[in-house]
Amino acid sequence: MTFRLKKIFLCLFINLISLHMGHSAYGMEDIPQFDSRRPLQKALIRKKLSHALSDMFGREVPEYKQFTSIVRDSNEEFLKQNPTASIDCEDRVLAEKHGAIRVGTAFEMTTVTRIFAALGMEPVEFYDLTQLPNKPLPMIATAFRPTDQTINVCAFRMFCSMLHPDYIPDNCRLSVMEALQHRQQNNSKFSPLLMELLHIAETSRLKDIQEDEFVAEVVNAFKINSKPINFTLYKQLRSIHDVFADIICLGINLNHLTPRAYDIQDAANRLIEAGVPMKIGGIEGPPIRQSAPSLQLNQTSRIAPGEPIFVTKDDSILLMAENDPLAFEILKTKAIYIALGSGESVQDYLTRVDEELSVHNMIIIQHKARFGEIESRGTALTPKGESLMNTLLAENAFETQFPKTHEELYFQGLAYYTFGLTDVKPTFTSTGTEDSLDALITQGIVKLIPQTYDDFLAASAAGIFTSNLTSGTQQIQAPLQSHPSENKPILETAMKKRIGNRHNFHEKEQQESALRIYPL
Ligand code: OOG
Ligand code: NI
Repeated sequence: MTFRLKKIFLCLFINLISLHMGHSAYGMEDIPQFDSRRPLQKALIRKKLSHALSDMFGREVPEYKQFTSIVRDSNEEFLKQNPTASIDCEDRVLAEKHGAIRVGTAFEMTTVTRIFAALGMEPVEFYDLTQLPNKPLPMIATAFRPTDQTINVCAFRMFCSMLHPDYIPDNCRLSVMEALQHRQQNNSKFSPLLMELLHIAETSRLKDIQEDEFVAEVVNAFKINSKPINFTLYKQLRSIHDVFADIICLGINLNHLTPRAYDIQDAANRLIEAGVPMKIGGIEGPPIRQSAPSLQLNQTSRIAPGEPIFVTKDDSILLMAENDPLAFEILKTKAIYIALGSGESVQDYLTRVDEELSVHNMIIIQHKARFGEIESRGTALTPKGESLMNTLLAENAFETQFPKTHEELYFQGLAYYTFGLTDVKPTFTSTGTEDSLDALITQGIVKLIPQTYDDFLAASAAGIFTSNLTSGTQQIQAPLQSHPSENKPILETAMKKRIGNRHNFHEKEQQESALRIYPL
Protein backbone atom coordinates (compact mmCIF):
# COMPACT_ATOMS: atom_id res chain seq x y z
CA MET A 1 0.00 0.00 0.00
CA THR A 2 1.36 3.44 -0.83
CA PHE A 3 2.17 5.90 1.92
CA ARG A 4 -0.63 8.25 0.81
CA LEU A 5 -3.20 5.50 0.91
CA LYS A 6 -2.00 4.46 4.31
CA LYS A 7 -2.40 7.99 5.63
CA ILE A 8 -5.94 8.09 4.27
CA PHE A 9 -6.66 4.82 6.05
CA LEU A 10 -5.20 6.21 9.25
CA CYS A 11 -7.34 9.37 9.14
CA LEU A 12 -10.37 7.26 8.33
CA PHE A 13 -9.60 5.05 11.30
CA ILE A 14 -9.24 8.01 13.64
CA ASN A 15 -12.29 9.93 12.39
CA LEU A 16 -14.73 7.27 11.33
CA ILE A 17 -15.51 6.17 14.80
CA SER A 18 -16.31 9.58 16.25
CA LEU A 19 -18.51 10.34 13.23
CA HIS A 20 -20.52 7.27 14.05
CA MET A 21 -21.18 8.58 17.50
CA GLY A 22 -23.11 11.49 16.05
CA HIS A 23 -20.51 14.22 16.47
CA SER A 24 -17.79 15.18 14.09
CA ALA A 25 -14.13 14.95 14.95
CA TYR A 26 -13.01 18.19 16.57
CA GLY A 27 -9.69 19.75 17.35
CA MET A 28 -7.82 19.43 20.63
CA GLU A 29 -8.29 23.17 21.27
CA ASP A 30 -12.02 22.62 21.83
CA ILE A 31 -11.49 20.31 24.77
CA PRO A 32 -10.67 21.69 28.21
CA GLN A 33 -7.16 20.45 28.88
CA PHE A 34 -6.59 19.70 32.56
CA ASP A 35 -10.00 19.90 34.18
CA SER A 36 -9.23 21.08 37.70
CA ARG A 37 -12.82 21.39 39.00
CA ARG A 38 -13.77 19.56 42.23
CA PRO A 39 -10.53 17.61 42.69
CA LEU A 40 -11.63 16.13 46.02
CA GLN A 41 -14.94 14.79 44.77
CA LYS A 42 -13.09 13.21 41.86
CA ALA A 43 -10.51 11.69 44.20
CA LEU A 44 -13.25 10.11 46.29
CA ILE A 45 -14.94 8.58 43.23
CA ARG A 46 -11.50 7.38 42.15
CA LYS A 47 -11.08 5.69 45.52
CA LYS A 48 -14.46 3.98 45.11
CA LEU A 49 -13.43 2.78 41.65
CA SER A 50 -10.11 1.46 42.93
CA HIS A 51 -11.94 -0.61 45.58
CA ALA A 52 -14.64 -1.75 43.16
CA LEU A 53 -12.05 -2.88 40.59
CA SER A 54 -10.22 -4.82 43.33
CA ASP A 55 -13.47 -6.58 44.27
CA MET A 56 -14.22 -7.41 40.65
CA PHE A 57 -10.68 -8.65 39.98
CA GLY A 58 -10.68 -10.66 43.22
CA ARG A 59 -13.89 -12.43 42.12
CA GLU A 60 -12.76 -13.04 38.56
CA VAL A 61 -9.08 -13.86 39.02
CA PRO A 62 -8.92 -16.18 42.06
CA GLU A 63 -5.18 -15.85 42.46
CA TYR A 64 -5.40 -12.07 42.85
CA LYS A 65 -6.41 -12.35 46.52
CA GLN A 66 -3.47 -14.64 47.31
CA PHE A 67 -1.22 -12.28 45.39
CA THR A 68 -2.28 -9.17 47.29
CA SER A 69 -2.20 -10.91 50.65
CA ILE A 70 1.41 -12.05 50.07
CA VAL A 71 2.40 -8.49 49.15
CA ARG A 72 0.60 -7.20 52.25
CA ASP A 73 2.56 -9.66 54.46
CA SER A 74 5.80 -8.48 52.90
CA ASN A 75 4.84 -4.83 53.46
CA GLU A 76 3.85 -5.40 57.09
CA GLU A 77 7.13 -7.16 57.79
CA PHE A 78 8.99 -4.28 56.13
CA LEU A 79 7.18 -1.69 58.23
CA LYS A 80 7.99 -3.58 61.43
CA GLN A 81 11.67 -3.53 60.58
CA ASN A 82 11.88 -0.10 58.94
CA PRO A 83 9.24 2.05 60.62
CA THR A 84 10.61 5.31 59.20
CA ALA A 85 12.10 4.24 55.89
CA SER A 86 9.10 4.77 53.63
CA ILE A 87 9.09 7.33 50.85
CA ASP A 88 5.31 7.87 51.14
CA CYS A 89 2.85 7.68 54.00
CA GLU A 90 1.88 4.16 55.00
CA ASP A 91 -1.82 4.52 54.16
CA ARG A 92 -0.98 5.59 50.67
CA VAL A 93 1.47 2.78 49.95
CA LEU A 94 -0.69 0.00 51.38
CA ALA A 95 -3.75 1.09 49.38
CA GLU A 96 -1.96 2.05 46.19
CA LYS A 97 -2.68 0.21 42.95
CA HIS A 98 -2.37 0.61 39.23
CA GLY A 99 -4.27 -1.18 36.50
CA ALA A 100 -3.77 -1.56 32.75
CA ILE A 101 -6.08 -1.65 29.78
CA ARG A 102 -5.49 -1.88 26.04
CA VAL A 103 -7.79 -0.05 23.63
CA GLY A 104 -8.38 -0.71 19.94
CA THR A 105 -9.72 2.52 18.49
CA ALA A 106 -9.54 6.28 18.72
CA PHE A 107 -13.13 6.38 19.96
CA GLU A 108 -12.28 4.02 22.82
CA MET A 109 -9.23 6.13 23.63
CA THR A 110 -11.26 9.37 23.70
CA THR A 111 -13.88 7.73 25.90
CA VAL A 112 -11.46 6.32 28.46
CA THR A 113 -9.68 9.70 28.52
CA ARG A 114 -13.01 11.32 29.43
CA ILE A 115 -13.79 8.65 32.04
CA PHE A 116 -10.42 9.10 33.73
CA ALA A 117 -10.76 12.90 33.66
CA ALA A 118 -14.01 12.49 35.61
CA LEU A 119 -11.93 10.59 38.18
CA GLY A 120 -9.24 13.28 38.36
CA MET A 121 -6.73 11.27 36.33
CA GLU A 122 -4.83 12.98 33.54
CA PRO A 123 -2.50 11.51 30.91
CA VAL A 124 1.14 11.91 31.86
CA GLU A 125 4.12 10.72 29.74
CA PHE A 126 4.12 9.02 26.37
CA TYR A 127 5.43 5.47 26.13
CA ASP A 128 6.26 4.37 22.61
CA LEU A 129 6.20 0.58 22.70
CA THR A 130 6.84 0.40 18.94
CA GLN A 131 10.33 1.81 19.39
CA LEU A 132 11.99 -0.64 21.75
CA PRO A 133 14.97 -2.68 20.61
CA ASN A 134 14.31 -6.46 20.64
CA LYS A 135 10.69 -6.22 21.74
CA PRO A 136 8.70 -3.84 19.52
CA LEU A 137 4.96 -3.99 20.14
CA PRO A 138 2.18 -2.49 17.97
CA MET A 139 1.19 -0.19 20.83
CA ILE A 140 1.52 3.43 21.90
CA ALA A 141 0.70 4.28 25.50
CA THR A 142 0.27 6.79 28.30
CA ALA A 143 -0.82 6.53 31.93
CA PHE A 144 -3.68 8.35 33.61
CA ARG A 145 -2.98 9.51 37.15
CA PRO A 146 -3.75 12.24 39.66
CA THR A 147 -1.44 15.19 39.13
CA ASP A 148 -2.34 17.18 42.25
CA GLN A 149 -2.28 16.75 46.02
CA THR A 150 -5.28 14.39 45.88
CA ILE A 151 -2.77 11.71 44.93
CA ASN A 152 -2.48 11.30 48.71
CA VAL A 153 -6.23 10.62 48.96
CA CYS A 154 -6.05 7.93 46.30
CA ALA A 155 -3.07 7.29 44.05
CA PHE A 156 -4.91 4.94 41.68
CA ARG A 157 -3.55 5.11 38.14
CA MET A 158 -4.09 3.33 34.84
CA PHE A 159 -1.54 2.36 32.20
CA CYS A 160 -3.38 2.59 28.90
CA SER A 161 -2.10 1.47 25.54
CA MET A 162 -3.71 1.90 22.13
CA LEU A 163 -3.22 -0.23 19.04
CA HIS A 164 -1.14 1.80 16.59
CA PRO A 165 -3.35 1.89 13.48
CA ASP A 166 -0.37 1.74 11.08
CA TYR A 167 0.67 -1.59 12.56
CA ILE A 168 -2.54 -3.43 11.67
CA PRO A 169 -1.29 -6.03 9.21
CA ASP A 170 -2.25 -5.12 5.63
CA ASN A 171 -3.61 -8.56 4.82
CA CYS A 172 -6.32 -8.34 7.47
CA ARG A 173 -6.84 -4.56 7.65
CA LEU A 174 -10.35 -4.68 6.23
CA SER A 175 -11.62 -7.46 8.50
CA VAL A 176 -10.05 -5.70 11.50
CA MET A 177 -11.76 -2.41 10.61
CA GLU A 178 -15.05 -4.22 10.19
CA ALA A 179 -14.69 -6.00 13.52
CA LEU A 180 -13.83 -2.76 15.34
CA GLN A 181 -16.70 -0.92 13.72
CA HIS A 182 -19.13 -3.71 14.59
CA ARG A 183 -17.94 -3.66 18.18
CA GLN A 184 -18.54 0.04 18.43
CA GLN A 185 -21.98 -0.01 16.91
CA ASN A 186 -23.46 -3.17 18.41
CA ASN A 187 -21.27 -4.36 21.19
CA SER A 188 -19.71 -1.37 22.92
CA LYS A 189 -18.42 -1.84 26.44
CA PHE A 190 -19.47 1.73 27.16
CA SER A 191 -23.16 1.39 28.06
CA PRO A 192 -25.64 4.18 27.29
CA LEU A 193 -25.93 4.76 31.06
CA LEU A 194 -22.16 5.14 31.38
CA MET A 195 -22.12 7.70 28.55
CA GLU A 196 -25.01 9.61 30.13
CA LEU A 197 -23.34 9.72 33.56
CA LEU A 198 -20.08 10.74 31.96
CA HIS A 199 -21.84 13.64 30.31
CA ILE A 200 -23.31 14.70 33.67
CA ALA A 201 -19.89 14.44 35.33
CA GLU A 202 -18.43 16.67 32.64
CA THR A 203 -21.14 19.28 32.48
CA SER A 204 -22.45 19.50 36.04
CA ARG A 205 -21.96 17.21 39.02
CA LEU A 206 -22.72 13.56 39.83
CA LYS A 207 -25.07 13.05 42.78
CA ASP A 208 -24.05 10.45 45.38
CA ILE A 209 -26.16 7.68 43.90
CA GLN A 210 -24.93 8.54 40.40
CA GLU A 211 -21.34 8.27 41.60
CA ASP A 212 -21.98 4.64 42.56
CA GLU A 213 -23.73 3.94 39.26
CA PHE A 214 -20.84 5.52 37.39
CA VAL A 215 -18.30 3.37 39.24
CA ALA A 216 -20.36 0.21 38.58
CA GLU A 217 -20.61 1.03 34.86
CA VAL A 218 -16.86 1.66 34.61
CA VAL A 219 -16.15 -1.67 36.35
CA ASN A 220 -18.47 -3.37 33.83
CA ALA A 221 -16.67 -1.74 30.92
CA PHE A 222 -13.35 -3.13 32.21
CA LYS A 223 -14.55 -6.71 32.80
CA ILE A 224 -13.26 -9.38 30.48
CA ASN A 225 -15.53 -10.27 27.58
CA SER A 226 -17.48 -13.47 28.22
CA LYS A 227 -19.11 -13.41 24.79
CA PRO A 228 -18.06 -15.88 22.09
CA ILE A 229 -15.34 -14.86 19.67
CA ASN A 230 -15.25 -15.32 15.93
CA PHE A 231 -12.47 -17.89 15.59
CA THR A 232 -11.73 -17.21 11.92
CA LEU A 233 -10.54 -13.68 12.65
CA TYR A 234 -9.05 -14.68 16.02
CA LYS A 235 -6.89 -17.37 14.41
CA GLN A 236 -5.69 -15.04 11.68
CA LEU A 237 -4.74 -12.35 14.22
CA ARG A 238 -3.21 -14.54 16.89
CA SER A 239 -1.04 -16.24 14.24
CA ILE A 240 0.49 -12.83 13.65
CA HIS A 241 0.72 -11.64 17.27
CA ASP A 242 -1.16 -12.32 20.53
CA VAL A 243 -1.71 -8.60 21.05
CA PHE A 244 -3.79 -8.19 17.87
CA ALA A 245 -6.10 -11.03 18.87
CA ASP A 246 -6.43 -9.62 22.39
CA ILE A 247 -7.25 -6.07 21.41
CA ILE A 248 -9.38 -6.73 18.38
CA CYS A 249 -11.28 -9.86 19.43
CA LEU A 250 -11.55 -9.49 23.22
CA GLY A 251 -11.71 -5.74 23.54
CA ILE A 252 -10.98 -3.64 26.61
CA ASN A 253 -10.35 -5.55 29.81
CA LEU A 254 -8.47 -4.76 32.98
CA ASN A 255 -5.51 -7.09 32.56
CA HIS A 256 -3.87 -6.57 35.94
CA LEU A 257 -4.16 -4.62 39.16
CA THR A 258 -0.80 -4.05 40.75
CA PRO A 259 -0.27 -3.56 44.48
CA ARG A 260 2.71 -1.51 45.60
CA ALA A 261 5.39 -3.25 47.65
CA TYR A 262 8.01 -1.59 49.83
CA ASP A 263 10.61 -4.26 49.09
CA ILE A 264 9.88 -5.76 45.68
CA GLN A 265 12.61 -8.39 45.96
CA ASP A 266 11.15 -9.66 49.23
CA ALA A 267 7.60 -9.65 47.83
CA ALA A 268 8.80 -11.49 44.69
CA ASN A 269 10.66 -14.09 46.79
CA ARG A 270 7.53 -14.73 48.83
CA LEU A 271 5.45 -15.18 45.67
CA ILE A 272 8.01 -17.63 44.25
CA GLU A 273 8.01 -19.56 47.55
CA ALA A 274 4.22 -19.77 47.33
CA GLY A 275 4.63 -21.40 43.91
CA VAL A 276 3.53 -18.44 41.77
CA PRO A 277 5.35 -18.63 38.39
CA MET A 278 7.04 -15.25 38.07
CA LYS A 279 8.33 -13.80 34.84
CA ILE A 280 11.74 -14.88 33.61
CA GLY A 281 14.48 -12.24 33.51
CA GLY A 282 13.93 -10.77 36.96
CA ILE A 283 12.92 -7.35 38.12
CA GLU A 284 12.49 -4.52 35.61
CA GLY A 285 13.84 -1.02 36.21
CA PRO A 286 17.04 0.39 37.74
CA PRO A 287 19.19 -2.11 39.68
CA ILE A 288 18.16 -2.25 43.34
CA ARG A 289 21.09 -1.15 45.52
CA GLN A 290 21.41 -1.95 49.20
CA SER A 291 21.66 1.06 51.54
CA ALA A 292 20.82 3.54 48.80
CA PRO A 293 17.54 5.28 47.96
CA SER A 294 15.43 3.30 45.52
CA LEU A 295 14.96 5.12 42.24
CA GLN A 296 12.10 5.49 39.76
CA LEU A 297 10.19 2.23 39.37
CA ASN A 298 10.85 -1.49 39.78
CA GLN A 299 8.33 -4.03 38.56
CA THR A 300 7.93 -7.73 38.01
CA SER A 301 5.00 -9.93 37.09
CA ARG A 302 3.40 -13.31 37.23
CA ILE A 303 3.16 -14.99 33.83
CA ALA A 304 -0.39 -14.86 32.43
CA PRO A 305 -1.83 -18.31 33.07
CA GLY A 306 -4.18 -18.20 30.06
CA GLU A 307 -7.80 -17.16 30.16
CA PRO A 308 -10.62 -19.50 29.14
CA ILE A 309 -12.50 -17.84 26.25
CA PHE A 310 -15.29 -19.12 24.00
CA VAL A 311 -14.61 -19.38 20.27
CA THR A 312 -16.89 -20.41 17.43
CA LYS A 313 -17.08 -20.32 13.64
CA ASP A 314 -20.86 -20.43 13.68
CA ASP A 315 -22.46 -17.02 13.02
CA SER A 316 -25.76 -18.09 14.58
CA ILE A 317 -23.96 -18.60 17.92
CA LEU A 318 -22.45 -15.11 17.68
CA LEU A 319 -25.94 -13.72 17.08
CA MET A 320 -27.48 -15.81 19.85
CA ALA A 321 -25.00 -14.41 22.37
CA GLU A 322 -26.09 -10.89 21.46
CA ASN A 323 -29.83 -11.50 21.19
CA ASP A 324 -30.61 -14.39 23.51
CA PRO A 325 -28.11 -14.41 26.39
CA LEU A 326 -30.05 -17.09 28.30
CA ALA A 327 -29.89 -19.61 25.46
CA PHE A 328 -26.21 -18.79 25.11
CA GLU A 329 -25.59 -19.47 28.82
CA ILE A 330 -27.03 -22.97 28.33
CA LEU A 331 -24.90 -23.58 25.25
CA LYS A 332 -21.79 -22.47 27.16
CA THR A 333 -22.11 -25.35 29.63
CA LYS A 334 -21.71 -27.82 26.76
CA ALA A 335 -18.49 -26.33 25.35
CA ILE A 336 -15.34 -28.45 25.63
CA TYR A 337 -11.99 -27.02 26.78
CA ILE A 338 -8.81 -27.34 24.73
CA ALA A 339 -5.63 -26.25 26.48
CA LEU A 340 -2.36 -25.20 24.85
CA GLY A 341 -0.03 -28.21 25.12
CA SER A 342 3.26 -27.72 26.88
CA GLY A 343 5.83 -26.89 24.22
CA GLU A 344 3.11 -26.70 21.55
CA SER A 345 3.50 -23.80 19.07
CA VAL A 346 0.69 -21.25 18.81
CA GLN A 347 0.25 -22.20 15.18
CA ASP A 348 -0.20 -25.91 15.95
CA TYR A 349 -2.58 -25.03 18.78
CA LEU A 350 -4.74 -22.83 16.57
CA THR A 351 -4.81 -25.48 13.83
CA ARG A 352 -5.86 -28.12 16.37
CA VAL A 353 -8.69 -25.89 17.66
CA ASP A 354 -9.75 -25.14 14.08
CA GLU A 355 -10.04 -28.86 13.30
CA GLU A 356 -12.06 -29.48 16.47
CA LEU A 357 -14.43 -26.67 15.47
CA SER A 358 -15.60 -28.79 12.53
CA VAL A 359 -16.94 -31.25 15.11
CA HIS A 360 -17.93 -28.95 18.03
CA ASN A 361 -19.78 -25.70 17.45
CA MET A 362 -18.12 -23.87 20.35
CA ILE A 363 -14.85 -24.49 22.19
CA ILE A 364 -13.15 -22.93 25.21
CA ILE A 365 -9.54 -22.06 24.48
CA GLN A 366 -6.66 -20.51 26.42
CA HIS A 367 -6.03 -16.85 25.69
CA LYS A 368 -3.21 -14.86 27.28
CA ALA A 369 -4.88 -11.96 29.05
CA ARG A 370 -4.92 -11.28 32.77
CA PHE A 371 -1.87 -11.57 34.97
CA GLY A 372 -0.40 -10.39 38.29
CA GLU A 373 2.21 -7.71 38.81
CA ILE A 374 4.00 -6.05 41.72
CA GLU A 375 5.95 -2.84 41.84
CA SER A 376 7.92 -0.59 44.14
CA ARG A 377 8.32 3.12 43.66
CA GLY A 378 11.33 5.22 44.52
CA THR A 379 12.65 8.75 44.11
CA ALA A 380 11.90 10.52 40.83
CA LEU A 381 15.00 11.47 38.83
CA THR A 382 15.47 14.74 36.94
CA PRO A 383 16.47 14.62 33.22
CA LYS A 384 20.10 15.01 34.41
CA GLY A 385 19.62 12.10 36.84
CA GLU A 386 18.05 9.94 34.13
CA SER A 387 20.81 10.61 31.67
CA LEU A 388 23.56 9.96 34.23
CA MET A 389 21.81 6.72 35.19
CA ASN A 390 21.61 5.60 31.56
CA THR A 391 25.27 6.43 30.89
CA LEU A 392 26.44 4.59 33.99
CA LEU A 393 24.20 1.61 33.23
CA ALA A 394 25.68 1.38 29.72
CA GLU A 395 29.19 1.51 31.22
CA ASN A 396 28.27 -1.07 33.86
CA ALA A 397 29.25 1.48 36.51
CA PHE A 398 25.83 2.41 37.90
CA GLU A 399 25.97 0.45 41.12
CA THR A 400 29.29 1.92 42.20
CA GLN A 401 29.20 5.42 40.75
CA PHE A 402 25.62 6.67 40.96
CA PRO A 403 25.24 8.73 44.17
CA LYS A 404 23.90 6.78 47.11
CA THR A 405 22.49 9.53 49.38
CA HIS A 406 19.61 11.96 49.04
CA GLU A 407 21.97 14.87 49.80
CA GLU A 408 24.22 14.00 46.86
CA LEU A 409 21.24 13.41 44.58
CA TYR A 410 19.78 16.78 45.54
CA PHE A 411 22.96 18.85 45.43
CA GLN A 412 23.93 17.37 42.05
CA GLY A 413 20.43 18.08 40.68
CA LEU A 414 19.79 14.39 39.96
CA ALA A 415 16.45 13.88 41.74
CA TYR A 416 13.33 15.83 42.80
CA TYR A 417 12.57 16.81 46.40
CA THR A 418 10.25 18.86 48.54
CA PHE A 419 11.40 20.46 51.77
CA GLY A 420 10.36 20.25 55.41
CA LEU A 421 11.57 21.70 58.72
CA THR A 422 13.42 19.49 61.18
CA ASP A 423 13.66 19.93 64.99
CA VAL A 424 17.03 21.63 64.61
CA LYS A 425 16.66 25.35 65.44
CA PRO A 426 18.59 27.98 63.52
CA THR A 427 21.28 29.69 65.64
CA PHE A 428 20.78 33.13 64.01
CA THR A 429 24.53 33.61 63.72
CA SER A 430 24.51 33.20 59.98
CA THR A 431 24.17 36.21 57.73
CA GLY A 432 23.50 37.05 54.07
CA THR A 433 23.48 34.13 51.65
CA GLU A 434 24.68 31.65 54.25
CA ASP A 435 21.08 30.97 55.23
CA SER A 436 20.14 30.05 51.66
CA LEU A 437 17.95 26.99 51.28
CA ASP A 438 21.00 24.87 50.49
CA ALA A 439 22.80 26.12 53.60
CA LEU A 440 19.74 25.34 55.74
CA ILE A 441 19.77 21.80 54.32
CA THR A 442 23.46 21.39 55.07
CA GLN A 443 22.92 22.66 58.64
CA GLY A 444 20.13 20.10 59.12
CA ILE A 445 17.45 22.77 59.66
CA VAL A 446 15.62 21.84 56.46
CA LYS A 447 15.15 18.21 55.47
CA LEU A 448 14.87 16.73 51.99
CA ILE A 449 11.67 14.81 51.26
CA PRO A 450 12.05 12.71 48.11
CA GLN A 451 9.36 13.05 45.44
CA THR A 452 7.93 9.69 44.42
CA TYR A 453 8.19 8.48 40.83
CA ASP A 454 4.53 8.37 39.84
CA ASP A 455 4.90 7.22 36.25
CA PHE A 456 5.94 4.16 34.26
CA LEU A 457 8.95 3.09 32.16
CA ALA A 458 8.56 2.16 28.50
CA ALA A 459 11.22 -0.56 28.59
CA SER A 460 9.74 -2.14 31.74
CA ALA A 461 6.23 -1.98 30.32
CA ALA A 462 7.43 -3.74 27.16
CA GLY A 463 9.22 -6.35 29.30
CA ILE A 464 6.02 -7.06 31.26
CA PHE A 465 3.90 -7.04 28.10
CA THR A 466 6.23 -9.43 26.26
CA SER A 467 6.50 -11.86 29.16
CA ASN A 468 2.76 -12.41 28.87
CA LEU A 469 2.70 -13.39 25.20
CA THR A 470 2.62 -17.02 24.15
CA SER A 471 6.20 -18.12 23.60
CA GLY A 472 6.99 -18.36 19.90
CA THR A 473 4.73 -15.42 19.01
CA GLN A 474 6.14 -13.69 15.95
CA GLN A 475 8.02 -10.41 16.14
CA ILE A 476 6.19 -7.30 15.01
CA GLN A 477 7.55 -5.63 11.88
CA ALA A 478 7.47 -1.85 11.65
CA PRO A 479 5.30 -0.73 8.72
CA LEU A 480 7.40 0.42 5.78
CA GLN A 481 6.43 4.08 6.12
CA SER A 482 6.56 4.41 9.88
CA HIS A 483 7.29 7.84 11.36
CA PRO A 484 8.05 7.40 15.06
CA SER A 485 7.91 11.16 15.63
CA GLU A 486 4.21 11.06 14.70
CA ASN A 487 3.36 8.42 17.27
CA LYS A 488 2.75 10.78 20.18
CA PRO A 489 0.52 13.14 18.10
CA ILE A 490 -1.42 10.07 16.89
CA LEU A 491 -2.19 9.12 20.49
CA GLU A 492 -2.98 12.72 21.49
CA THR A 493 -5.30 13.12 18.50
CA ALA A 494 -7.11 9.94 19.50
CA MET A 495 -7.43 11.21 23.09
CA LYS A 496 -8.30 14.75 22.02
CA LYS A 497 -5.99 15.84 24.79
CA ARG A 498 -2.32 16.62 25.26
CA ILE A 499 -0.11 14.34 27.30
CA GLY A 500 1.55 15.97 30.32
CA ASN A 501 5.29 15.89 31.01
CA ARG A 502 6.18 14.46 34.41
CA HIS A 503 9.13 16.83 34.87
CA ASN A 504 6.80 19.84 34.85
CA PHE A 505 4.82 18.45 37.79
CA HIS A 506 7.92 17.56 39.78
CA GLU A 507 9.61 20.92 39.14
CA LYS A 508 6.51 22.85 40.14
CA GLU A 509 6.20 20.87 43.37
CA GLN A 510 9.86 21.42 44.21
CA GLN A 511 9.68 25.17 43.50
CA GLU A 512 6.47 25.69 45.43
CA SER A 513 7.83 23.77 48.39
CA ALA A 514 11.06 25.78 48.33
CA LEU A 515 9.08 29.05 48.34
CA ARG A 516 7.05 27.93 51.36
CA ILE A 517 10.24 27.26 53.34
CA TYR A 518 12.34 30.04 51.93
CA PRO A 519 10.26 32.84 50.35
CA LEU A 520 12.30 34.99 47.97
C1 OOG B 1 0.64 -3.35 30.08
C2 OOG B 1 2.01 -3.79 30.49
C3 OOG B 1 2.77 -2.68 31.18
C4 OOG B 1 3.34 -1.63 33.46
O1 OOG B 1 3.05 -1.52 34.66
O2 OOG B 1 4.26 -0.99 32.96
C5 OOG B 1 2.58 -2.60 32.64
C6 OOG B 1 -0.14 -4.42 29.39
O3 OOG B 1 0.28 -5.58 29.34
O4 OOG B 1 -1.23 -4.07 28.88
O5 OOG B 1 1.81 -3.27 33.23
NI1 NI C 1 1.45 -2.69 35.19
